[in-house]
Amino acid sequence: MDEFRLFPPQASPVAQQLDWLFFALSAITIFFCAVVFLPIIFFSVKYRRGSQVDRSHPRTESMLIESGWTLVPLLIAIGLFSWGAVLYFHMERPPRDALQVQVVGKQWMWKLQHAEGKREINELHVPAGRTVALTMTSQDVIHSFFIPAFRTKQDVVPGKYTGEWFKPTLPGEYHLFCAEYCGTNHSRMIGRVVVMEPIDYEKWLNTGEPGEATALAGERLFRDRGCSGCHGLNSKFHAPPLENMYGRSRPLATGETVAADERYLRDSILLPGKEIAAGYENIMPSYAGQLSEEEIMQLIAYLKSIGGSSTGKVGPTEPPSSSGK
Ligand code: HEC
Ligand SMILES: [Cu+2]
Repeated sequence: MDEFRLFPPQASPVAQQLDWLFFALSAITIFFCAVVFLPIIFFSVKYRRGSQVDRSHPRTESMLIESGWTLVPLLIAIGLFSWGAVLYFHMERPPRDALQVQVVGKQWMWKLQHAEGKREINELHVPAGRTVALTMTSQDVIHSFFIPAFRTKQDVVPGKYTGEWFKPTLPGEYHLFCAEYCGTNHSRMIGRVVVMEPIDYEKWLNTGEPGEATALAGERLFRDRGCSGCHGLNSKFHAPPLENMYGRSRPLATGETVAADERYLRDSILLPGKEIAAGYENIMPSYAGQLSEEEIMQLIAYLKSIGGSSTGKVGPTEPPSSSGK
């Protein structure tokens, strides 16, 4: 981790694939630079003032050359675009069986919590060979979660969730950076990612202070903050039951339907008047300013755990799923 190197280690499959694209792009760029600049140098020497050369400049026309230097670069550009697009879509869609980790950025540290409850600061321990999906938000300004060894970087934005995933293959320690200037101590907002053998990871999970699993913490909040008083079974209020809703489409009072993804759940808690569930009154109080980002994430983890399709998807790109469990 400390020796100087031009490229960070390739510690995930995506890192290798992205590097190939980068190398190809660089090679093509260097090739065309050479094709343009070498003749410039050659001709400026050959036709310099005073040199004895033929300057008659006869007219030549060639359809082949004209169409060639239009079509070949076009095809190369389309090829690079498709290559990049395929990779981009791959990176935007986390695999289903991912381990879930919640990340909250703040000036100037990363607070992380594993689904099993274990908390970390500026450190992320993960098992090799498993896909890890992060759901991230910030409690103050925009940060960016950057792990060069995995070639993944994603903005972490207050007020919304973004996601990032990777599949570490190589046990070791890697850099974690904040890659968005976020104030005076931005440069100190650094940490490390520790990729462990799966057995060591299991051991690590069970050492130290056992945390409360995020879904359990959410269940407790759901009771303590009065959610269950309205959404529970014996409530005297008319409020929608929240079992089996995650990942499905929900009808709204306006006649539209929305996907009940993390974005929707978050907004339902903080801005309940924004999207009113069809058939219900807008009586739910806003919890904005009363719950920390961690608590909101725990509530959402609980709502996910009580049913719906647990797709393991992260972030706002989550597609609606009507298939259920
Ligand atoms: C005063 C009663 C009341 C309390 C307390 C309350 N809610 Fe609600 N909630 C409602 C009502 C009524 C709706 C339906 C109208 C709407 O969408 O605003 C609703 C809607 C929702 C929805 C959207 C459901 C859907 O069907 O689309 C979610 C999610 C939700 N609440 C979560 C919570 C959470 C989490 C808490 C606690 C932090 C909470 N609620 C506290 C009454 C309440
Ligand atoms: Cu930052």
